[in-house]
Amino acid sequence: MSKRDFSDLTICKDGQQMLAKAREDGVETVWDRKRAQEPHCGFCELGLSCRNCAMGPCRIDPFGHGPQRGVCGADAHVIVARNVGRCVAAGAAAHSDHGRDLVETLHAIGAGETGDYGIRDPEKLGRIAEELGIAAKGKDPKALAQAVSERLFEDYGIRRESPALLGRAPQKRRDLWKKLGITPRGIDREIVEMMHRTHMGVDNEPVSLLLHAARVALSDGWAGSFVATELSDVIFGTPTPKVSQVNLGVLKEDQVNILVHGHNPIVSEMILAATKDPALLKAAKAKGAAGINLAGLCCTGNELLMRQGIPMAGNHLMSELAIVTGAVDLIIVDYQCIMPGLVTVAGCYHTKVITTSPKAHFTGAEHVEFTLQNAREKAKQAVTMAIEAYGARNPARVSIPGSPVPLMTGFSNEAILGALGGTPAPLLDAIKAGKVRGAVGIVGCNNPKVKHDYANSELAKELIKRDILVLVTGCATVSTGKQGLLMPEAAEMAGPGLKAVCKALGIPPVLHVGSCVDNSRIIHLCAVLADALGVDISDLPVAAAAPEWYSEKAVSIGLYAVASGVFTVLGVVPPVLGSSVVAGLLTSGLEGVVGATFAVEPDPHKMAELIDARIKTKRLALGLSA
Ligand code: SF4
Ligand code: MSK
Repeated sequence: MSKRDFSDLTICKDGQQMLAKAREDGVETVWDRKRAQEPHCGFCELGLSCRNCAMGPCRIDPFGHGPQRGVCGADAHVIVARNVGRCVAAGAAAHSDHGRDLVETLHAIGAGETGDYGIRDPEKLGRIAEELGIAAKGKDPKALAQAVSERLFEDYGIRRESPALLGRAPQKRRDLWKKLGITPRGIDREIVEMMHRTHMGVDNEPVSLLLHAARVALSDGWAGSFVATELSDVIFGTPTPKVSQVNLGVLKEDQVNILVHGHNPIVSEMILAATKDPALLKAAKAKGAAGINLAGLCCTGNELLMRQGIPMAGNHLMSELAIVTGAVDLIIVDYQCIMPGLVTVAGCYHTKVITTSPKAHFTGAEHVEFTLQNAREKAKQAVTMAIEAYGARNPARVSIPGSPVPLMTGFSNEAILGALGGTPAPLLDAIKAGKVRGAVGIVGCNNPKVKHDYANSELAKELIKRDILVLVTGCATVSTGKQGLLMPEAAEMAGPGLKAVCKALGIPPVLHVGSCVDNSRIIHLCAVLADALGVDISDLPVAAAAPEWYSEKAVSIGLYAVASGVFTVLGVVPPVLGSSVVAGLLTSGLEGVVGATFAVEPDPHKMAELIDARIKTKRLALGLSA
């Protein structure tokens, strides 16, 4: 493969360089494995295969020449809808189970069962307590921690009403969910019910299945993910604006390099603390290293970036390429989006891979299990392993590409409202005046089916040109950050209205608001704006996009956005085209039901046009200029 071919795979120079090095070093990457899988199964791509029972597996012939029903009699529409339902359930489960770990942590803090974790934002804990109807004034934070966690634990079980934080959604939206029978009850309950419904012989009606999928997704967006975001802020601090750096250039040739990968700050925050331990710094120096350098990958990287300003080495598709630098001594993971192939790539170098969660073991990795009682000690053990691995590093195999790009981060809703003087009014005024025509959340992943980082960053550039403010989470943060879009100077690339607003506030036109679970910050902000205008979320000039999505979590995010009234564009076709009923409902039928739909458009420029047209329509309906 020539250098030119590498530029077909990724727009990033650091990525291209490491792809070339991987080739020289004989290392197989995600792109090689994807090629080996091609052509992908056409039945699966259309959503027309089912293996839900042992009478199958079954598949439906999309051309009508072969079987049109599975052994049980399910047709294409039922099979596709059931597959979508299970996909949403898996995505919602991932986010929500992550949230549950934070409730467990808060509870342990309250019960005095952990000395390793504490409460960094007691004020936010108090605010959440009051919101849940728990009197906070004058109460000891530990007692509050217990009361709040017990209330949130209930969200996971067999609740018969609605989750604790659902009251944040506008009343009109909640009324609509109630009318449709999709108000989420318990998080676990909705997920379990979806697994039940999709068992052979239960729910065999595509519309009914999709409505329940929406209910599952809402239990993610307005409960599981919300819990993860809010409690991470309480325990580790609510993010505030700060500047950091991004790309593989954040690795340091003369230091012990540790990468954190996964999603939950429970592990990565402890690793950060251990990298500052004087005894460990001394041990690193004794091995000849100038220091201990910590950087992030994927969403746990986003968590550390938002709160602590720890630099980002890369996103999903950069995780293997980071190891190819030969400079990573240890990669420590928790869960989600960690490719099993990472262990094989690490085996080609001196890099140690440590798993930490009882839920996520990897063959070939070393397992150092973190608990709420031993986390600090285990983090030190992990950093000691990194220092030892540094001693085994082969300098001749080290190549760290490029120099880091600066990026601004830390835009929690509290920080955004703070920058606006504590009220959304200035943002609403800018929207009404047409300076900011609307806002779009670009969320999610990379996918080797899409040129790495191209669609995420190109869409952001195209939108800001049109005076549309962009909010990014997850791996799209790195895509846009590497292009310089997360710095205030990027205002020069924005249209005149947005440029003026950004300059006045000293903010970038693309705001980093967090990790995948932090998409809850975006829907919360939508709710605040809708309430301030006295309208529903579906009336706002807003949209969402997942140009390079790959994960089941992204499907859940997309569906809770749509069910909350936000038009959402996907850059990768989901496996639904085998059913005209399911595809039709998702891309048009839902408009009349929840006031928003999905659209699919791989070209980021055409995607921007679709979004722009939507924003125009919404602005005109609000009586504003287009
Ligand atoms: Fe086949 Fe029906 Fe079993 Fe699916 S549930 S594998 S369609 S028999
Ligand atoms: S890590 S879900 S690849 S954003 Fe959250 Fe990135 Fe997508 Fe994973």
